[in-house]
Amino acid sequence: MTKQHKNFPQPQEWKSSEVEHIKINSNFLRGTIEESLKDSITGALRPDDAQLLKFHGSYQQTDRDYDDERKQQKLEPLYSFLIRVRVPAGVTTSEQWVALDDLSIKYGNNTMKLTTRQAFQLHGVIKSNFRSTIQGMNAVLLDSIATAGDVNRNVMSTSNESLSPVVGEVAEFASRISNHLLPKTNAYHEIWLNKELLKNGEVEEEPIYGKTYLPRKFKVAIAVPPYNDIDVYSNDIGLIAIVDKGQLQGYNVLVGGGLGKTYGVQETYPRLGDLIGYVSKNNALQVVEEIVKVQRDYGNRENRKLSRLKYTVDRMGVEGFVNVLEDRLGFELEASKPFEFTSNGDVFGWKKAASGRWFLGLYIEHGRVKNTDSYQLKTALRELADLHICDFRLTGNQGLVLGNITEANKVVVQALFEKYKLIDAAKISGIRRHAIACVALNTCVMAFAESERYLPSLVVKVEALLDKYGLREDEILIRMTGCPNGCGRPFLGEIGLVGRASLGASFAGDRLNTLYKEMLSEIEILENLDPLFAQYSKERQKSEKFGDFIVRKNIVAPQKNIFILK
Ligand code: SRM
Ligand code: SF4
Repeated sequence: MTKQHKNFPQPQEWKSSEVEHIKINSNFLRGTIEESLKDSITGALRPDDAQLLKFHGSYQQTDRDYDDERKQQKLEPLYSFLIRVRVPAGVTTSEQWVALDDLSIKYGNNTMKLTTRQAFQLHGVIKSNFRSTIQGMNAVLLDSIATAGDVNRNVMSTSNESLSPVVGEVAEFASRISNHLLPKTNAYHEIWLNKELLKNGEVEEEPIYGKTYLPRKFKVAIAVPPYNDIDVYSNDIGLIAIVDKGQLQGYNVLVGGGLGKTYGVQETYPRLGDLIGYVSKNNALQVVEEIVKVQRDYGNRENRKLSRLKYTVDRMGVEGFVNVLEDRLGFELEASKPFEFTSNGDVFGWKKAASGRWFLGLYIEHGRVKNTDSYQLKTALRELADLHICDFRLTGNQGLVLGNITEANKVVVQALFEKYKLIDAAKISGIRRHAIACVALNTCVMAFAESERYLPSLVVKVEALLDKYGLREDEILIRMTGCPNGCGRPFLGEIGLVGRASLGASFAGDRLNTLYKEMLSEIEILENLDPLFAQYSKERQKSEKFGDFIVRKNIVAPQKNIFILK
């Protein structure tokens, strides 16, 4: 069929949103960040620079616990910056861990946050320490380029090599995608690393993005079945590794996943990626790049609430999107290959990889690496990093895997684990093991409720209910966020809490949950869960997961599973 006869959408003309103007006038993401940094009158950057700063991997924030008090005292808010470190596939060395730990002590709030996208966040860095922090990261070959902003973000992939012999190769590909899609501007190096300015006459170009970059943030993740531990369906591009006889062959390709929605704006919604076909591993990078470019050319540049790839795909129609993509590629995607996911949480405990090295999946409550009076987690991990006997791999669920450990060093790691009485995931409840909470208060500017600081105490109460019905060991996905942006992927929780309670997502992460009840207090959450757990314990089928049970019993109407084009 020729182009004329196919459903072949054309790009639209958009009226540019304010952010589009900021990008185009920024001289490839420089803006006046340099001047903003020099201004010692305020702890903040100029508004346009704060917007551009995201492309450099940082968000301007205030300590929201003190906002009201400061306002009453007629003081400006306590400004500081979150710096997000790029870690494709979540893999870092001991040396890098040591450096970040030092930076968090010297310039941050003495915590490190392991995010739901396998990145590190340092919170609480003030303006005058910004450059030193980035330079400290650079000294150990880490950067924060493009961990935020309208570009491709940290690329995720399963990081626990004991799960499959292809994890290493897939992680390398994640790193290749991340590097390939980095903005090419020299701005980051000039501003933060005091690198040479471009000489007069030297022309800067963004061959993939162009001057206005993408219409909105963009996310890529790769899963290695049967583990969907990076929630592949919630990404703009999801790749599912297809393995035959232990060899990586290529990837099934998903497009148009994304979870954010805005309450009150009907046109916004969470969406799972559509399966559009299969590509061999040799052609996969080209497919990724072309999907990015279709979004660059077709995405909504007028209304940022509707500019993610998921809305572009729905506007063009999946078939129309794929027609444009294949036309640009010059070849067609093959029919997708069979695969099966069985879980989307982390795998904990010791496991040996095909290489003979050991990997230890550790439980880190909501990804916050910190010390408390009774639990010296940060000190323990620092002591381990100082030994340089393992690498540190962040998971997509705010967890950590200690990796590449020799037989001899396994004993050393285990001894340290015991010395600091680190939590053994096997000894905590199934629901706690997989609970995810986004950061929310006190740093997130978007939060209208607690999440990370509250979920642990709620889980204690939910555990008491589960105990009543003998369900303590059952792995149930509970996820909470402080707003509907979806950073803790709550719409993929078997129990999702975002002010409202939603139920019935699948344990494998391929079905969204459905709104169950709105505006529940803690007591109401528990009162609602109690009879559901009772019923589940009595009436579930063999190995039936909680989310599937809720749907089978028509407690909520099921969301449709993913759409398969070919
Ligand atoms: Fe997120 C914005 C934290 C993963 C959807 N997210 C934010 C900001 C930066 C708030 C802001 O714009 O000022 C939050 C900073 C809070 C803080 O103080 O740290 C924030 N998001 C996070 C992290 C740290 C949550 C965590 O507890 O781990 C995660 C960092 C990931 C990373 O390393 O890059 C994080 N955010 C996600 C995810 C999950 C994922 O990617 O797997 C989502 C849902 C998937 C998606 O993108 O659709 C997500 N964050 C959003 C959105 C909604 C986007 C949308 O399409 O509507 C926003 C708001 C926005 O972009 O306007 C947002
Ligand atoms: Fe902030 Fe909302 Fe994301 Fe939570 S879900 S970190 S409250 S933007």
